[in-house]
Amino acid sequence: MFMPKKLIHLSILTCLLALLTLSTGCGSSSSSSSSISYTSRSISMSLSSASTSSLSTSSLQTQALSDYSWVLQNKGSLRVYFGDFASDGSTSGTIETASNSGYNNFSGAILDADLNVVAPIVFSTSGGIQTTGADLNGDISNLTLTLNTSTHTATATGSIDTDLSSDSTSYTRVDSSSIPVSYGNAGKGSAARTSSPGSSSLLDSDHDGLINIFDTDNDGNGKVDNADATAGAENTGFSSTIASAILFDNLKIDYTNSANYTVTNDTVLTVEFTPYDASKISSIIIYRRNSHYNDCTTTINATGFTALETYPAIGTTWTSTGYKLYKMTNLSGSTVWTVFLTPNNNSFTAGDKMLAKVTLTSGGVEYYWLNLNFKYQTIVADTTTWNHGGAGSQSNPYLILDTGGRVFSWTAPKDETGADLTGVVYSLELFYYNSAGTQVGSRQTVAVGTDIYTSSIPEATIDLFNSSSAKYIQCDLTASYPYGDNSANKIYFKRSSW
Ligand SMILES: [Ca+2]
Ligand SMILES: [Ca+2]
Ligand SMILES: [Ca+2]
Ligand SMILES: [Ca+2]
Repeated sequence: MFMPKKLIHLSILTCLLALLTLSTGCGSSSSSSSSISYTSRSISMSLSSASTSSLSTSSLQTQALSDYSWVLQNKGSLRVYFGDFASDGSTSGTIETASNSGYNNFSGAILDADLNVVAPIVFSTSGGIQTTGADLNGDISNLTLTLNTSTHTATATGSIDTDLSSDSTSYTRVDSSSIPVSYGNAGKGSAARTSSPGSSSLLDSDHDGLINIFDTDNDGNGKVDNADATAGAENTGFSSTIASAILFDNLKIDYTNSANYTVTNDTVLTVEFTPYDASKISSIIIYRRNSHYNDCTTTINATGFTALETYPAIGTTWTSTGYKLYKMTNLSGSTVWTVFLTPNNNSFTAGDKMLAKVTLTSGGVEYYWLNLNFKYQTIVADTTTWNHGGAGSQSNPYLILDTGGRVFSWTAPKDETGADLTGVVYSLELFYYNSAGTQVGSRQTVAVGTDIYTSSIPEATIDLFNSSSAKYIQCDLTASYPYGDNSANKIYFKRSSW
């Protein structure tokens, strides 16, 4: 399922960070030309298992050493380097340092063939503290990473004392079995939470053992990263090419189907890349992915998106497209590369990753990691009292009184663990229709707020398009994060006299 082994795939960037400043600053900013001078460092490492027997009796039993890959991220540049291990556990590659503060500091992880993090790389252990950062001061020729599949740590030994010095500001919290607290919960489980996160400048901000690009909740406060406005830029911070890259999940259901929808068939997974300059992008594909995404088929592109290249028919297997993303303009007129997917399974889950390959028109190639932070296991559930008739469907809307506003109430959508999603922004989106079922007037939005479960639509809003012969209203109970990843429950209602 993996691409050819022994190849080393590095996130080779064609531009220096100085250009990032220019491209985001939109102008010629004096820019003091703080171009950063990188030094290439060759690294050669070998992976070994602490215990062959534990490998063969654990859930990792199907893993050969060649199924694992390594990831190292530079704390200063945020550049990400990765490679595969050969069947004998060896690997080599080149990573980069610079003299700027933090630019010789790395944290990393070992991933399995499904791109799941099996262990952070631990550079030293002292007094129960597992240090997960290190300063690189030269080439590394003989680093051994010993993977302990009981404690889910990969401990580095070898030239650690000469060319690599551990950095105690980066460490992972561990549980009573010495397992990093993020293991098995994608970094957002109760064990991974913290009320005292570390510095946001750390690659593993909340010391749970997962670097931010793989952590679903960077600050450990229990709210997924999607609730943070910068989430789309989290994996692109090093890039002068891509402003935002995000993988998210939508589940929008008609109220009348709210008892019989399935996550498997009704979820829409969305991948969206927003470049700084679309003319620099040749193509974007998902180069590797968790096998839960292998069942995906393409589904219709979202409302308001216009394809700029041929978009596949609904139901096309994504694999047959080469896991391609498509150039489109989005609602706000930006050019993006995106794809809308039906998962065709309910096994996909938080932490499932994709690795995207961006090919530039210059011929250069860049890689970006994407992490699914949560999935909607349920939609927003309506708990409004409807006692004047109707069924909530388009053909038989709920009836309401002929005067007055209307109070709605609901409960939160649940995530893949069955927990209520929090940090969610709710709104009521209203669409008005005439008796022929044609939309009249303009969409109205009643803003509700974050984690608030009731709201009312004012009388005047309900009656806003009476003069346009509005005969019923579609009300979407919408729960969303900043990126359009939302759950909606579409309910139809009308005044009794309409
Ligand atoms: Ca976390
Ligand atoms: Ca973390
Ligand atoms: Ca994250
Ligand atoms: Ca959070």
